[in-house]
Amino acid sequence: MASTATVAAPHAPAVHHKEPTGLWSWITTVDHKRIGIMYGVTAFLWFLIAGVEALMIRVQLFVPNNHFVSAETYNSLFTMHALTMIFGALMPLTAAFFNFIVPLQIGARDVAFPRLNALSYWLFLFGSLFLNFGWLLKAAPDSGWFAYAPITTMAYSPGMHMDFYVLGLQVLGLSSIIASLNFIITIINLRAPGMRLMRMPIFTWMTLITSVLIVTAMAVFTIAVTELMFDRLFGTNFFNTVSEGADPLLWQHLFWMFGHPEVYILIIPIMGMISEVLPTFSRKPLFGYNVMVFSGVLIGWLGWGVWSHHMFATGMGPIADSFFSLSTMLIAIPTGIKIFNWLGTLYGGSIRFTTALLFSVAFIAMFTIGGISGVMHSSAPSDLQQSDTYFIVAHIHYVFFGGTVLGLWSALYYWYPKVFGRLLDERLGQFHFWGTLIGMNLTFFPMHFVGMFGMPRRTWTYGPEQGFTAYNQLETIGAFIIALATLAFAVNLFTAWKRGRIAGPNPWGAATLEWSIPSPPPAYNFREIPVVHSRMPLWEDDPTKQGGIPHGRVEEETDEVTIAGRQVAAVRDVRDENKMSAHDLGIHLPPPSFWPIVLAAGISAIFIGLIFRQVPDTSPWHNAWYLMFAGVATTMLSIYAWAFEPGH
Ligand code: HEM
Ligand SMILES: [Cu+2]
Repeated sequence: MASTATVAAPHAPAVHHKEPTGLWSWITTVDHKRIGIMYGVTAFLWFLIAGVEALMIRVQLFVPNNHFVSAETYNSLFTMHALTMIFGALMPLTAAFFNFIVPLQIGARDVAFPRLNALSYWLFLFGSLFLNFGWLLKAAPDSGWFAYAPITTMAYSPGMHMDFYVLGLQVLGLSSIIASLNFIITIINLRAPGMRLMRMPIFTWMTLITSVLIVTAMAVFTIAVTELMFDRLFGTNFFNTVSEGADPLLWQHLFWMFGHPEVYILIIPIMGMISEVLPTFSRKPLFGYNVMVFSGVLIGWLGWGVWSHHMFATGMGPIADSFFSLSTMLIAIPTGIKIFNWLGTLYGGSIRFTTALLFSVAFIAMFTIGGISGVMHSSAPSDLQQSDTYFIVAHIHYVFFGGTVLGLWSALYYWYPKVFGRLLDERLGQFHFWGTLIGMNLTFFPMHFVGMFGMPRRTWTYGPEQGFTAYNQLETIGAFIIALATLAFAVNLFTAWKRGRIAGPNPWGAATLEWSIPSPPPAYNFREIPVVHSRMPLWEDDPTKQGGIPHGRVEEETDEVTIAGRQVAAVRDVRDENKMSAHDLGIHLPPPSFWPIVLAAGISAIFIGLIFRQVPDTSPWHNAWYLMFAGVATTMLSIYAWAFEPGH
């Protein structure tokens, strides 16, 4: 590929100051890119663990009357599978992209509050470990991810199981709220000059909307779990005794007021990701950018008015049922608009079938199936048939797996070269893609039928005469196909990191600012802050033209990467470009700090200590609740030290 270079690289000085790389540099880092990588790696490990839990569920259900695990263990398995997937894997995986990509997309050197960003990560790490600690004490949460009170009050859920839920999720909630406030402020304040709101990359837009949803929804959830914590640990009566004034539906309302926005928290970022992937690989701007932005805002907004569609079976009465039916159906409109716009983006494009594109296209199809089953149970009468059956399990997996997970994998194939400077292997990628697509349909499609035939959710086993066996066996086989494909993916992620093809700044020829700088980006991201004149600064009407972006360049000497004889990427071996450090260039970056990890440890210790308040005197853990006081002291000390830490 021959073309002209628009911007020449400045002369590099002879002496280079290297960026630190040891373990300590990761523990104290405040660099959004490293924090993004830590989020991603941790979340991917949780994804594998939650996946193993799913496989155990599927093994248990492979044959009728199976005793692979006990009923009690089964309860913990499906509860921890959901909690770990949602709070340990999927939300943090989106957070990994918010962290790594958003500051680059808006032309910033970091997020608004780098140390706070590190605090979010450490709280996430400690909170997710804490939530899973119950396994070691044979007391993992076991009442479903929605933890319906009063079933989860002390009277019906004795022991520490649900204490891990109420306390662990408070730590995780704190992490999400802090991170989201940081992103809202970053996106509003740190955009490069000229990047007006309606010039923002669509992924950044969806991050903004999601962050607002997280702050508001998590606030409701925090109130709910705090009340449940008071009921369980301190004998209050929010959910306990109905004759003394507790409301049996209060928890469900509070939970779903959070829970429904939560499902949008898990899908809106993905909508943003695939809205970046599709234009790049169709070589066309996103079809209907404005409409895409506003339908995203509308989905977020309407998402607040539909929570009671999870409660049709509680007998709310015809007025509430009608209202929530109608509002739920309304959400299908902005969602449908997005689907048509994605198709419009592909239509007439010059399409390159990379793994990233395949995952995005599969997302559109699979997510649509999940949306359709959603509309089916938005009608209260039909929901009464479907509620609490495997039909709902089919729905949630078409939206979470067919939606969130496929979209995340697409995003990983797309941005991995930016993060690590190397491409993932496309052949392993194709295997991963087809295995995942076939496996997921084999796993989740039969659930629609078996649900309609009456197989209940959260059931430990079933009888041979019920006619569920063949469906369940298909589902289990499908799950193992997904596992195999995921293994290939893990191998790909790991091997490409050292041996993948060197990518160069912009292997896909994409349009947004993150592709104007080297891969992986240097600590300071942009040598000069770019000035933005359009929505697609590296395209400016024409994919080969690159606007007035200081680092943007049309590649001089590139190698082709082909799939089935067609070129899909243009890579360039530019390993040396990163060598100038912030110090060499006189760019001020926030210094590393260990207070975030200390503060996170202090806050977590408060909650961890609290859980041991109720262990019996005979237990070896019975003095562990003094940990709480140590936590309070550490928290106060580290906030003080943090506040007075010099910024230079
Ligand atoms: C057109 C869009 C959608 C509609 C109309 C819709 C409708 C519904 C309804 C009515 C229920 C309650 C069913 C019941 O429990 O009886 C439900 C459950 C659920 N939906 Fe959706 N939904 C839509 C999209 C989504 C999306 C995008 C996600 C996630 C990314 C999602 C995730 C879930 C989950 C996790 C549940 C089950 C929660 C549980 O009981 O544990 N839905 N949906
Ligand atoms: Cu919902």
